[in-house]
Amino acid sequence: MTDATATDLSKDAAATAAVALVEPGMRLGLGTGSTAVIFVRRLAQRAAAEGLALRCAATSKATAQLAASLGLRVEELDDIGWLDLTIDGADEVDPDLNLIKGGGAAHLREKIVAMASDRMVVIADQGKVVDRLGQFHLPVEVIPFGWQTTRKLITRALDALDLGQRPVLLRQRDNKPLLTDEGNLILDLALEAIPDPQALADRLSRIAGVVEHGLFLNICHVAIIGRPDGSVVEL
Ligand code: ABF
Repeated sequence: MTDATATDLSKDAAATAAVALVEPGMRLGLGTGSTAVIFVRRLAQRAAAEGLALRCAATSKATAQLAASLGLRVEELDDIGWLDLTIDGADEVDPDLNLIKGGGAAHLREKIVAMASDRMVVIADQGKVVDRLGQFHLPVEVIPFGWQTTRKLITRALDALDLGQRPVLLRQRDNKPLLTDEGNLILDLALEAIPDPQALADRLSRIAGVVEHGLFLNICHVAIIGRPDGSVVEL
């Protein structure tokens, strides 16, 4: 089995296990990314087979389109008001269930939806589980106005935390700055390790041009980690 196949089977195992958490009538948050896509597909299959009445809020335009195309009822978060459960992927998960998210450029809406939920469950393959956050570049969504100044302020914040001179990279797609669903830019912080995620989160949140960073601290309740043989472990 190739590594890619093992990863796909692991994502499928995690997504399938998460579908079993869904109960009739639930108000659900739907995540973004390849694992969340599998979840949405499997959820739609189950909802159709069992006639489940669900109300869904999506964390991205892409997920909203997919879910609606599969027959799920997608509504604005504010119209639903509060969610019972959000299921989403992650880029890194540490032993305290702190996360890095935003590799898919959707972490702003993902965080808003997760924080409006009674429970937030992460679905991921084993490759996302780390001892310490930071190998994955930390995404920070910033407003376009003055973004280079915001980048300087982020660099200063990293210096103040003794994180050293680390690249802060403007995310590109098709040789152009990537724009998020909210029309903002993403700066990716190549940190290698984040010894104190809370201190970094606090510093970043104090910078005016920062809309939201991809550190999800004390937000995730359970992580379902899939394995290639179809089994899962819960963290
Ligand atoms: C979203 O999708 C993100 O926050 C995270 O960046 C990414 C994980 O993607 P995948 O499931 O494709 O690995 O949940």
